[in-house]
Amino acid sequence: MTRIFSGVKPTGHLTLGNYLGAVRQWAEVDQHRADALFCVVDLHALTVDHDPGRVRRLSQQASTLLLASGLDPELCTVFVQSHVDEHARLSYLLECVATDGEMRRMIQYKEKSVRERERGGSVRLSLLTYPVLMAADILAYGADEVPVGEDQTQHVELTRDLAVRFNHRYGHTFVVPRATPPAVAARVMDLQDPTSKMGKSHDNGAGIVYLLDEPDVARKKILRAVTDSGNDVEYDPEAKPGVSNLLEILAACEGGNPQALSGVYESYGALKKAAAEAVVELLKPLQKRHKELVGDSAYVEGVLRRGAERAREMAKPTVDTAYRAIGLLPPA
Ligand code: AQP
Repeated sequence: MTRIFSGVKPTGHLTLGNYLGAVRQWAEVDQHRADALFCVVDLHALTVDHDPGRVRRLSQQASTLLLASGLDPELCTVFVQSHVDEHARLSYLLECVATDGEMRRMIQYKEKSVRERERGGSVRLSLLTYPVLMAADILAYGADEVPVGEDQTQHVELTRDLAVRFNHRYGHTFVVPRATPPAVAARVMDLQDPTSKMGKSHDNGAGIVYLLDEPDVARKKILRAVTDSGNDVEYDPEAKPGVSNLLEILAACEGGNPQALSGVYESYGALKKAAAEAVVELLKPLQKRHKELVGDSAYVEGVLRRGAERAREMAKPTVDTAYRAIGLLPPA
């Protein structure tokens, strides 16, 4: 059976980009067709300046939101990365096959290190090595597929390179995975700056729809989205990034495709209204379920505990094999 692994970082409140680009596909498609693991990758949240209490709260919230989004622990494994030691164990071995040049070529590293310096902070070594930890997340489980938004495809490419290199040098150990981004909304853009990605850790809250935004708040953000010059409502991401982003969001909510919506709306205003209502309707059931689960934290804790146990059982044999293959003496 196909094995799938994917995750979400507790670096901020989950966004519409996370949902349309990743989580919805996990819930609606992936968990039904494969042996799937979904993880709150909390170790990744430590790669930039962080507040420990906030990371814990966001990890709890992200776990609850994954379940509220429809992940069913009877169908898939939901867990928190730091509850399973195998991720960190394997990450070190992969650091021994990766090169610093490869790490420095990662687009996210370049962008985020600039952001950290602009904020007056220093750049943590873990920000540089984070793609290796992500590779360990994936390879530990022998995942065939990694459903992620487009922003993560370069990291999955690196994961493939590391797996192939390790297998070649030390004997076949890892499955070589591939990224499987969604057909629509693989890259939802910021509503106030449609040339950059809607990211949960970005500073501009006005351009980001959070999954837990009240309906009126979400509606207003979309109605105030930056649009482009001209009046025609056409899908053209190069010339009309703002309008195209709204078409993309609307199409993703309706399960259609954005090109087919070109010319359907008479004005930018009409498009914004339609997109705002579609998003509000999309989020309603998720928010209702989230409220219920917040009142049942014992259930969420139980899911995460069982998830971690299952994940550990799956990861340990592969990580142990990698330890032996690379030349480490097994404990007596
Ligand atoms: N805007 C997006 N459009 C489509 N997919 C997206 N994803 C994230 N943003 C978008 C996908 O959601 C999954 C989890 O993402 P993440 O937690 O790794 O990244 P993030 O929300 O982008 O968080 P940050 O902290 O704000 O990260 P940076 O600073 O890296 O942007 C992934 O599958 C991702 O592709």
